[in-house]
Amino acid sequence: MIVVIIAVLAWFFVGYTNEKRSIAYGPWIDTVFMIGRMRELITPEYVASKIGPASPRDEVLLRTDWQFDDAMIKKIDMRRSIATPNKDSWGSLYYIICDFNNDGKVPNPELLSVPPKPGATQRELPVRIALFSAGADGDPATWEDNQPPGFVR
Ligand SMILES: [Ca+2]
Repeated sequence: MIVVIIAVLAWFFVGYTNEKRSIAYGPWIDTVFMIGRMRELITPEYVASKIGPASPRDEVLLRTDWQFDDAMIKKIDMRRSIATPNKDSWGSLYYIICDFNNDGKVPNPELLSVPPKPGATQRELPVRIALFSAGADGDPATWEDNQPPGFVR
């Protein structure tokens, strides 16, 4: 997955630097970086503390509709980004799935969109958090523009 992200980033930078250097970030790259920061810093325990005791603890796709505390926003430190910790650059909440039962795995989000990602078969991912943006079209089932565009190589 990391290789895919690096390849996409490299492709983006090559294409981008061939155009103009006047804009530091576009919507897409802001979302890429925001997701990267959130994946580094947010844990299932953090999410559980934010969504409250009445919220479901099942390992299902949640939306990032909780209030991030100032300390976390400061840690994420992307104040000039179009994307925020709640919403991607196109104004949509992210999708997130957390390892709440602490077994080091979450269901693969590729199989949770309706319809699932074409060709996706791997049922679980060996991670504690999977987080993605539905992309410019705001539709989680169109994986081509999602960020990341998939979780399994
Ligand atoms: Ca999409």
